[in-house]
Amino acid sequence: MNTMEDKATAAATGASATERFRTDKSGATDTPPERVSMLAREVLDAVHDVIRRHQVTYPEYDALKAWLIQVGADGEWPLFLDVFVEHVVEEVANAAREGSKGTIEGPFYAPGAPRLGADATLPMREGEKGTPLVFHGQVRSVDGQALGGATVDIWHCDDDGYYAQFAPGLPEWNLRGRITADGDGRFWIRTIQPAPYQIPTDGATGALIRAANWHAWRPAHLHMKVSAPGYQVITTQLYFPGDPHNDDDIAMAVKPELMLDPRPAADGRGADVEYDYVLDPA
Ligand code: MBD
Ligand code: FE
Repeated sequence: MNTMEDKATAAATGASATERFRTDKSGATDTPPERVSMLAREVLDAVHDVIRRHQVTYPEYDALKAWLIQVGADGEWPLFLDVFVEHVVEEVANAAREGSKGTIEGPFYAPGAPRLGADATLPMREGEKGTPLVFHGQVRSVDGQALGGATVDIWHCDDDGYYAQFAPGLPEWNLRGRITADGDGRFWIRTIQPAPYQIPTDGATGALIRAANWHAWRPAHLHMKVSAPGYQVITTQLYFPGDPHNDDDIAMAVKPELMLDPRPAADGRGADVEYDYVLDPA
């Protein structure tokens, strides 16, 4: 990946995210024509309504067309949709769950990360920049049973806000790993604290953000998918208190239940944080 250019440009990041989506999620669907018709009709009706209410002009219509073309050219449909739309899809999908809160997956998950034991250090470069973080917890079922052997598939950006496989120059699995919990469902993950993330500003999504005078920030976050046989996988994120963007995440994916409570580490180096997961039966 990142064959296009040797820099973390929107086009290179977008091409990687688009390629990843095509590989992992075919997009094929058996949605019946009646439902396609209803959804397409109502989306178009909503667009027509906005045009009438705001008296949209031909120059504005052409600006929209040019922008939509550029989102595709930059490969930024995964980024744009995950930032501005996915949070509502997740809300609908997980409304009935009793266990841990989910939130959006975003465009930067890569399946097949290295498998690690219950007391794990994520793959990282020698002298990886950033505040050391020990993240530990337990995976249980909604009825309180410890889920021995559960999997915590975790990924996060580095101290500069870059995700391995979506920015050039990073080892393939940097700050990504699949941890197998011990017999009591417990895990320990040694890593560094991720930096706040600014979505690429040099592509079409960045152009919209600038044109609208919005900001491009997501608060610092850890991503994970937590699973165990017989239980629903939960895709979620965890956040750090005090981040200036916890209250105005551009992706609207922060929930109070997902806020960590880090403590200074016992050895005085970095932070120690505990978070337990609760899985719903499949
Ligand atoms: C991210 O890191 C992210 O988590 C989301 C949802 C969108 C863009 C970048
Ligand atoms: Fe992210």
